Amino acid sequence: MKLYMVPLAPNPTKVMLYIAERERLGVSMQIEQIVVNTVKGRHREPKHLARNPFGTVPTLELDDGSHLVESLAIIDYLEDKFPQHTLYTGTPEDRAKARDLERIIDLRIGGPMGAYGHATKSPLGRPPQPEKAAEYLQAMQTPLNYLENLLADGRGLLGGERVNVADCTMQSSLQFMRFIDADVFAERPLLRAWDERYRQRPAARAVLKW
Ligand SMILES: N[C@@H](CCC(=O)N[C@@H](CS)C(=O)NCC(=O)O)C(=O)O
Repeated sequence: MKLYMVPLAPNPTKVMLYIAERERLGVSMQIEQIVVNTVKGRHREPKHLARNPFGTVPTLELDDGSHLVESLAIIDYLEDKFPQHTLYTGTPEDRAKARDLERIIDLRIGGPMGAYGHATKSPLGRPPQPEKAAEYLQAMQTPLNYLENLLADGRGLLGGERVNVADCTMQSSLQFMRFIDADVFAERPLLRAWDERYRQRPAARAVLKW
């Protein structure tokens, strides 16, 4: 399999962190990672559009030559394809809560963070939009408080003591915030401490560039 990706972008980083976490649990997926340089516009060129007509990364090429183009579908596929040491474990309720948390982070934090990054200091050269940026910053406050409250029970990671896809999703958006020099934690010491803890993990050290 081949994963078409680019290091800084949140959605590819989420999948790269996920793969790195599984590999450190002893799962060998043998996925070749190939950079599509989005800054140079390579994701809009015919070669990549033939893989993914939406021109986005990540894109996973399966062994039969077909493609998956949604980061969470790629992760779900890899959970099914390599059923040893999966990140989703436990009862149906445990698994549902883990998925719920990942969706909260991706939709309510990752979305506004990505938009905030592009509205302030876009690596893709999009023009600054200060008013929109303020709206995106405001939109992420309630979900950030939600995470701060979750961490108040002393858990080591966002979903508990085991690494969760939610950790990968959150950290992939935070890397983008670090790249644009934005500190979004404000008075949230537990989230800040989780961030420092997560970044010490071997998977994070292998994948994160910022
Ligand atoms: N829903 C998709 C979103 C993919 C996406 O928008 N990726 C961004 C990078 S984080 C991208 O390729 N942006 C380039 C563009 O839209 O021009 C997923 O979860 O994979």
